[in-house]
Amino acid sequence: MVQRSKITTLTEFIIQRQSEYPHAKGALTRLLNDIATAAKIVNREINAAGLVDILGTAGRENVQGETQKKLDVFANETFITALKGGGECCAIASEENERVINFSNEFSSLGKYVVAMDPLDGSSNIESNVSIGTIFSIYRRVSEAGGGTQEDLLQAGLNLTAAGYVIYGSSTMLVFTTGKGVNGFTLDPSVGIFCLSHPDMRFPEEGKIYSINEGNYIYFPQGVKRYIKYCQENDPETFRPYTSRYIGSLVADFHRNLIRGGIFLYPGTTKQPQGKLRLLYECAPIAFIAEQAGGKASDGHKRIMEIEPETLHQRSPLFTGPRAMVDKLESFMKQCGNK
Ligand code: AHM
Ligand code: MG
Repeated sequence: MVQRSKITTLTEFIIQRQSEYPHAKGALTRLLNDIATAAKIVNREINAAGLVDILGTAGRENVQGETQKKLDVFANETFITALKGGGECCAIASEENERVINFSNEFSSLGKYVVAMDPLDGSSNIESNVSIGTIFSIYRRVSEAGGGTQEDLLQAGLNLTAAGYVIYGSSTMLVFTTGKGVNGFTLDPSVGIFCLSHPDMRFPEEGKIYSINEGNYIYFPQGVKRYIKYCQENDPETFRPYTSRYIGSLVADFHRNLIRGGIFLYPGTTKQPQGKLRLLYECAPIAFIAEQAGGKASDGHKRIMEIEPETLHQRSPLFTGPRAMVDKLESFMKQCGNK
């Protein structure tokens, strides 16, 4: 329970940080608050799943050909409504919508930012009550005026203004970066306020966890297969064999690895050479957070943050975690070439 004298609320934190940006007029602060408000509404609905009619499929597919869950649709609509009403965001790219949603109303078309988001990541886990998340990327628009465009959203991670995720887990947390470290806020459900609980989050130097869907082993590139074997070898000096942990929710797997020290791997496969995860609203925001937490994020050869997106729903392999672990993975990838 929150004790008022000891806490920093999310709003207090971002207002304090705003003073570090002398030209800031509070737009990013308001945008982050809009995201936090939507997250609280989504959180309320997730917590009631099983009691209200929100579990199950919505009876349609998204642009990736994946079955949409009712909660996917609810979360998507909640974030869109909050961002459209907030006036700071002129366009959104969402996993659930094929095209950019641009806000051409008088109010939001003046917004300086665009948001790419996965409103409910890991949604195949909803029915089994496993942690799920929301992931978001915030870019400054490059277009001059009017509702935002696709060009505003097709920016490399290096241009990110802010990125974050919400984890709906045993508690609900909002973790984000604006390029000055990573901070985590836990929702106090009794008062509905996110409070700073994890200041300046950093990966441990040494990780002992590897997270990968090993069921796909036969489809993995040789470098990844070799790295998995390396993780399983006995070498007490380097804490091997590592522990294997895989939830199947990127946000939850990444969050655990950030706190406990571990590498997350979603490689390209012979079936899906670019892997499964989407660059704009899964890989790039997680990469920004990873780097700001002292870690690294790579597609196996190249820094995720440097990849220039060509399409909204483009996929990329993702390897992220403590720097030394990702370096090791990359060395195996290099040795094995593209096999
Ligand atoms: P989603 O956006 O449709 O939920 O898919 C993304 C999720 C990630 O959270 C997770 O890392 C990955 O899919 C798990 O995929 P797999 O079941 O192939 O291991
Ligand atoms: Mg998703």
